[in-house]
Amino acid sequence: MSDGALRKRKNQPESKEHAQKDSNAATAGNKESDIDTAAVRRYIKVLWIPLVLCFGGIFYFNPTTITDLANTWFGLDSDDGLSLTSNVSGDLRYIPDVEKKDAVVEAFKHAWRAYERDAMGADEYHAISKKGTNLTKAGGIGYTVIDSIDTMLIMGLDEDYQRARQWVETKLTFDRDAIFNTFETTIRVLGGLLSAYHLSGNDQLYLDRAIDLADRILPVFDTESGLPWPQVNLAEKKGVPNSDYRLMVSTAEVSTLQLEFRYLSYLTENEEYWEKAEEVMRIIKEARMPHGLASIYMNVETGKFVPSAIRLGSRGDSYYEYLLKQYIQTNYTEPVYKDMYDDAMEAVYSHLVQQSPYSKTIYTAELIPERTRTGELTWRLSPKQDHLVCFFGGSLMLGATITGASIQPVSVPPRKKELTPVGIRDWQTGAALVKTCWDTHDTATGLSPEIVYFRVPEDGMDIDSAPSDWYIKGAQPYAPPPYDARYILRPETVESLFIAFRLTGDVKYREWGWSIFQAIEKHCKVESGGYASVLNVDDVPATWEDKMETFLMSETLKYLYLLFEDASVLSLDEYVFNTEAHPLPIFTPTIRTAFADS
Ligand code: DMJ
Repeated sequence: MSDGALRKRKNQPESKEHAQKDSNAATAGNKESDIDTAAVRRYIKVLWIPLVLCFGGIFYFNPTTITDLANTWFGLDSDDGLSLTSNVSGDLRYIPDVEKKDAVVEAFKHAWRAYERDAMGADEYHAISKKGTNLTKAGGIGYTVIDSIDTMLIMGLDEDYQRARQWVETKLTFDRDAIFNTFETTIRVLGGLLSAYHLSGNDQLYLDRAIDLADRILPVFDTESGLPWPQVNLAEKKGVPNSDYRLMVSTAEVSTLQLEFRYLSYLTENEEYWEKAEEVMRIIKEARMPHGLASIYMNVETGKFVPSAIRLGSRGDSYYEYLLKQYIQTNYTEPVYKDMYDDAMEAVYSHLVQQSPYSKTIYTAELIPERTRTGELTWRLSPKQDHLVCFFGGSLMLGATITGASIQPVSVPPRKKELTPVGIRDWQTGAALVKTCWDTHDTATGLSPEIVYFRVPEDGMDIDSAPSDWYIKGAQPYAPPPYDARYILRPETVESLFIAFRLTGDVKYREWGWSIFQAIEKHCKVESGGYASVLNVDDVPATWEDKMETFLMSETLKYLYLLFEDASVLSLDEYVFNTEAHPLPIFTPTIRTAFADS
């Protein structure tokens, strides 16, 4: 009801005729009204007890009722500051941007067809020299082909897809007597095959190849602790330790095999895949350090964390990503993963999430272990953020709508009252981190560097050496660029933009994604075909490194395409993306997690 209607009712009767009628009625009804008043008083005396009990019950079981009612009654029911969105008009998620989507498809064709022309079947591609190379001397394992297949299916590139399928059918073999990285082979090749199987409408070819590969990888779990060896000889079907530090395994690598092995177990009903992958999670839960954070290395013999850096970047990143995604993949039926995720997020907030002192930018820092002279372990906070961390903004926003939601499903964008206080925290921080990652594209090329440092009062930097709140360490004019200054076609920022757009419908995420896509087109595109990495994001014209990472076609261009696609395509309610952007369907498992209460 409008204010106008409310005011009108209060002032009635307004006409003289109405006023006369009301006055007569009032005189005639005086006595009756005295009796009524006494009766009402009696009723109130009796009724207040059940009323108090009733309201007390409501507030006890749903404490947010008070704030909800207050918000509604006092006009405070606003999402300002929660969604951090301002450009939402209608549900834009369901309006594809055909022109931009097509431009991304053209970019994919430019990359794929150059690879197919110069290096079909090779694991990696070098667009400038027009050459392919394999990961080992023993021959390729379909690293690039298999990583790209589901993107072709999603983009509707049927002819390219048929040729890629033909290659898998006739040329692919995993019988390679050489050492491959367990994690990379799982996320790119096993994940790619499983996604191709599902998206192709269950083409048995991909499932057969996936089983063959998984059975070759499976022996890596035969270690004293159950944590997998970081490498595998695919022909010998044998786990291989790290050559430099025999007993060390990366936390992210051991905990980023679970979506793939679980889905394969679900498809084949072979429980061994499930149990081996799940055992890793039990070991990690048991090894929990007092602060709840995870160091980037574990000991494969003891199953314990080894004092080493703590970060959301390299070797730490997808541990946090897969905690949430395991809960999503199992259709929210395994609370143990929610608990582990919530626990890890509390720790991340207590120790890693920081705000820059000047423009109050939110970022995540790293903790570096150090020993005092007496041998005591201390932790130093380093304001360093890898580009890899940029997955985390979108991941936090997604988590807020799942583990941080008080109802399901939440609105788009979620309303404050649909989220728990923890959900609000994660949503706001996630959106702020997406913005931070976008800000790091403020470079000469419009591409973001591999690593940035944020200014802290103790760094002694003046405004000339670091005009904004972040800088590329070691970058000097006219000097060779540091490693941190490169852009290697990474997907993490556009991955977060895709998730943020799906969860908000805010057009700014599409605008940022389009700007990044244009920067890739301008500075990374090799005219004769394919793309190259850029050695210094602040150098124009860009100098290149002759490498087109496989994740350009599996992740970066896929997420960009989906950013401009209708949200019903690979809906986040039905799919979970593995860390290499291979979509896998969410399913309700028949196996229950055995270590839930350990
Ligand atoms: C990808 O291979 C995966 O996303 C992995 O989790 C980490 N990084 C690269 C892309 O940057």
